[in-house]
Amino acid sequence: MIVLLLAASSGAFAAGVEDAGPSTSAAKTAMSDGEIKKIDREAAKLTIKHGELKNLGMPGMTMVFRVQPATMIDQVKVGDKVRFVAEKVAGALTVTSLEVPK
Ligand SMILES: [Cu+2]
Repeated sequence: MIVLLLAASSGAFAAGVEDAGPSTSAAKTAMSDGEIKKIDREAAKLTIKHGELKNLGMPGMTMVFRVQPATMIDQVKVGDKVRFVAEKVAGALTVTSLEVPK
């Protein structure tokens, strides 16, 4: 809960500064492929080996994401192949949607 409150307030703070490009909203909902490499429940972070993230202009790599809401972490385990949406929230790359295809 504390994490969410902090993220919300700093997000509001940054909103006036950041310039959202014209194409970001269209690409926002596109899900990307990834594989869970490491789970840090306490910090609400996931290490994901991900494919290309078109909405962030990022090539495939293995990296750490914040997860919001943090409860989504309970859906996954190490080794899971997932589909997810990553966005920049308050300056931190954050998984905002996460699903494990059955
Ligand atoms: Cu990356």
